Amino acid sequence: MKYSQLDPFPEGFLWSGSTSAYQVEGATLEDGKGPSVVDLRTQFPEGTSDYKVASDHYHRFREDVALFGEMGLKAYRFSVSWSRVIPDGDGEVNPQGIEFYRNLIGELRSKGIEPIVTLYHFDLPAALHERGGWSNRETIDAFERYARILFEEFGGEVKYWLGINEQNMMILHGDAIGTSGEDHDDSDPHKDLYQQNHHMMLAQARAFNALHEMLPEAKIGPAPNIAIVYAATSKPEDMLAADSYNAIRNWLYLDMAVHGRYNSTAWAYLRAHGWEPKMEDGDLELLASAKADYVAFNYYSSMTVQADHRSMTETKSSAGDQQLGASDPGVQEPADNPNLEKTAFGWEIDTVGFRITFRQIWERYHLPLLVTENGLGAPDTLEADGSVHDGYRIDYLRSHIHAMQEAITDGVEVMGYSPWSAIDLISTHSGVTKRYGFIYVDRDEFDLRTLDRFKKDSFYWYQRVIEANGLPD
Ligand code: BGP
Repeated sequence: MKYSQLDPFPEGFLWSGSTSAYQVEGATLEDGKGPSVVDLRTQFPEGTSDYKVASDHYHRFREDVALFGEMGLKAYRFSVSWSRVIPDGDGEVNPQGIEFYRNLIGELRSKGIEPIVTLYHFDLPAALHERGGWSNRETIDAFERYARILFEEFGGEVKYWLGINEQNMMILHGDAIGTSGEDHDDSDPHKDLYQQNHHMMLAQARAFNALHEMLPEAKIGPAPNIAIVYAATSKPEDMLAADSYNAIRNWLYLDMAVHGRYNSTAWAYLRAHGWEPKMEDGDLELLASAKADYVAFNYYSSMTVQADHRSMTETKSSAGDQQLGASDPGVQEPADNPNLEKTAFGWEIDTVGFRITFRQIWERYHLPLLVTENGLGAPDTLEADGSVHDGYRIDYLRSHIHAMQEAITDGVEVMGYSPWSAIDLISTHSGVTKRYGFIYVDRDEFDLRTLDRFKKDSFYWYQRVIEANGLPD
């Protein structure tokens, strides 16, 4: 469907930008913060740095928020570091952690920027990880307590909340992202992973219910990574593979967060492997009782698969990263999509897939949609005069915003767009070389240089988009 005219973006559309605590803050063990599972990492892909200083946002947040204000952001999506607020995950609250986020939220509000707060973005407190992490049901209680503390402390100032960032990627690609810990047992990790998945779903359900009980005016939703899955050919078995992988990668997570039930195809896949989680009395009732107010999702690319003809009992090979898929015996294997270009880091670029993803999510759930991540990772160059010419990022964002407007014209209710990332930060596994921000941070992998901030060309361009409430002519 190619329209001659597109509907405008709604009034009050949340033009935003995203970050996550461990990737931007630094100060990993400062002012009482406890370590998280990310700080336990000792191995990083060659040539990439750790997260100790990151973008030093912890010390420079006032300067950063001033730049967000200058860019015109209507909202800013960030995550709270659980172990900054509760250093060991379920014990004493760290007043300096609370103070940091109170100051950050106050600073945002003073610039008219709506905070959108993610409860948990990959950085489980190390102390909980050492006690079994998400395999241990006690982590569910710890998460609910942590969420209630945030609602209590910040509920007056924060209306929009997100539960767990990319739970699906922690289950499918935890090794690449660095959330599974380096000490896990590799013999058959999947059974345990799907047990963890079940516990995370229960934890998120408890947080949804707690928010609705404590702050009836506030809103919360899940934030998985959704990549619509195409079949490599029109062969029915390839179509079936795409349908199965859509269920395993995407719908399992959203069906649970919205409808409070396991997706049937994904459940059949778990049963066939003997990976179905152990449940306790009341689990299914709790899951069914929790309601999402909107669906937030991160979108970088579509995915293409073909049928895998082995038996499902053969051992699964290890996965690639978030957007590179994995071959799954008896289900699917990833295929290149020859119709798509790739970023410098090998991720396919698919704006039409973005529109299809909107339509599919909307038709399945009929809840307002909030894009919590979308963007282009690239190695930018800081020129001698302080400029950064990132026209490739502008092209990526422009074409995705256009596709989003087409989806709005298709009838999809979209409430906001929060590209990754508001400012340069450290990627999950490609260091700072893979930059996403509108604002350049002067550092490289191992040389921290000045850490000064510079506005990229995309900064000025996004400023005009926000001013125009849509793509400028
Ligand atoms: C998502 C994560 C983010 C982010 C982004 C880009 O999976 O939610 O934390 O980093 O992808 O990925 P990467 O950093 O691997 O390029």
